[in-house]
Amino acid sequence: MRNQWLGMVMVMLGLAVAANAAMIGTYVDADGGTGGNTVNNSTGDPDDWWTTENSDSDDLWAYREKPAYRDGDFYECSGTNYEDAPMIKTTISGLTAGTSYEIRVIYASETKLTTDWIIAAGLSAGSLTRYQWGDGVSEETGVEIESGVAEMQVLIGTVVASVEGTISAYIDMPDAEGRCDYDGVTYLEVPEPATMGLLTLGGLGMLIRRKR
Ligand SMILES: [Ca+2]
Ligand SMILES: [Ca+2]
Ligand SMILES: [Ca+2]
Ligand SMILES: [Ca+2]
Repeated sequence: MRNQWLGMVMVMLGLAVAANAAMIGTYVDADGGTGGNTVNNSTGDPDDWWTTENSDSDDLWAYREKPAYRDGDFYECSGTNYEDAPMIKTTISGLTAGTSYEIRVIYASETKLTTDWIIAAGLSAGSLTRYQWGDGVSEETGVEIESGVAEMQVLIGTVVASVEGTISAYIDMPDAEGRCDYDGVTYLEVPEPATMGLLTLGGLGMLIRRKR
């Protein structure tokens, strides 16, 4: 019994350490195009919001390839010319209907802050929040995209999966000078209250055991 508790504590410590410098949850790459999971939020079109042209004034997201990004690709828009690319929606599917998940957005941000690398994201199209490196809520995953550019994760909220087993995240570029590099999202199932209760009881049991 003692060894089982020890094992459990080791696992929990391991998770706590891992959470400090690693991606939290299961990654889902954002992809446009037919069969992808990301569409223009206004039109629902999988293709009308992006191009392979890397222009900072076409009001479109640029699809770019670079090995350091997840699945080797990402979508970028630039605020240098205040381009206004469409708000996009990435839908995670295959989740358990009625179960709560923490949703995080994965993006890139410069850590020297000589340029603003920012993203606006949220779980409802009507309320997006602006995020960037050093904002106090975004965390580095430990992956370096390039010198001075870190892969970032930020918790945008906790939400219950729909009856279809889906959750959508909304992404846009804030109206500011800078750029936005969007890679994808992660999901992490939130333990149900019953499970949390058992964990707490387990912890109490351990304390009592130690006092004896
Ligand atoms: Ca563009
Ligand atoms: Ca991809
Ligand atoms: Ca990607
Ligand atoms: Ca926009």
